[in-house]
Amino acid sequence: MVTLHQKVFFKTLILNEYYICIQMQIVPVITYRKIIHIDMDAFYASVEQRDNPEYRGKPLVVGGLPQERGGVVATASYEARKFGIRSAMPSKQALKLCPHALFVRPRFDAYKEVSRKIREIFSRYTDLIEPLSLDEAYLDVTQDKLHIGSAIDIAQQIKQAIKDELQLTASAGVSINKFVAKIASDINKPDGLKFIGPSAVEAFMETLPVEKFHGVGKVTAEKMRKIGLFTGADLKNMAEDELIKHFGKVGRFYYQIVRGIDEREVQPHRETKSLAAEDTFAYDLTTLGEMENELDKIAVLVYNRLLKNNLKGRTITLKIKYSDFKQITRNKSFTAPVANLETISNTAKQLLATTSPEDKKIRLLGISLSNFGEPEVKLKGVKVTGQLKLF
Ligand code: DCP
Ligand code: MG
Repeated sequence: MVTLHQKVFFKTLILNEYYICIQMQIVPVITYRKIIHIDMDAFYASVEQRDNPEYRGKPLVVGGLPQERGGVVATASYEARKFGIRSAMPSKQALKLCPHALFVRPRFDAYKEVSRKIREIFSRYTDLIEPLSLDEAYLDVTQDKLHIGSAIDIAQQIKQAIKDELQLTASAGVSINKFVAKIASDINKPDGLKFIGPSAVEAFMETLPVEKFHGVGKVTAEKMRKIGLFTGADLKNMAEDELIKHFGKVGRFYYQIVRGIDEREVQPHRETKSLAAEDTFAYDLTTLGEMENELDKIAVLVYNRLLKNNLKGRTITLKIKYSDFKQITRNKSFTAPVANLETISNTAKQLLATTSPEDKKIRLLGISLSNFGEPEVKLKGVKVTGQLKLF
């Protein structure tokens, strides 16, 4: 949050060696928060290359194996990315792009251990840490524990500690709010550090392509381009009520963020309670075919988020917003945790079928997974806490 301190300035005049106060002004001085976003580079692949020297310098894919049905890439080493291999791509396709790539299955315990250690490093500087997934977190270092003061120095020290103690690299974004810090950490990857200071934030936001804005999916980006909105500068030229008219509530967020305003606090101890993806359509959907098509796409987004967070959920919720903005949700719970793309999209479609969808005009569809709590599994009378693994 931007805080205003009041500072008193005296305009003075030297007259016969006497200082005479001739005018007193009250000038607001703005102080900014210092936010760091840290994101590990090619996280799972880097841990594998660290622990297995024979993988170093090679195109390495971590995820499902190409010979497995439905195997997908969790991540790829930077060497493998040169061939076009990306997260969430089918492993079969990755093999076609780079036939000599090495494929390994993920070792979540190793990644969780690294994640625990990087959080310990962060906690030397601040307790305001908000992890977003195993490999990324926001830190608020406005008041740091070691009184270093400079957020850039803190980011550098954290990167160095990760290198020295864990033999891994991380990229950092430093700015005055979460939104800009997160975008900044991606700019000089890998092993990058990007600072976007208070006076540079607005200019930075103006040049940002609309698809980089939080919550802007392909359809919204397309809708924006159709009405001549390509960058932050174009969004900035629009009045707030105009943005709200076009994009609903999120229009207010766009209005603020292009002006460098994002007051979301860094929230320590925030647990992931649900993971969701949704889309507002360029035009209202009226046929079942279109709705099911969109649900398939949204299911892929939720599925990717589950993979990224190494989570499985037991409840699948479908959200529907109609053209009159009336909203309903329907959900289904499973006894066993789900992290399977087919189950997610099929369940969403079944839930949709219970709502007589063809009589209505739908402007938004969303799917979320929740109920992540590690289930207790009883084995022959012994209580075991289940590990939520994906592969
Ligand atoms: N992940 C996954 N499935 C996805 C995306 C990510 O399993 N669809 C996992 C593997 C990644 C980790 O989450 O290593 C972190 O995700 P990032 O998006 O931060 O990607 P990387 O750390 O791998 O690469 P980058 O250097 O781009 O951050
Ligand atoms: Mg990463």
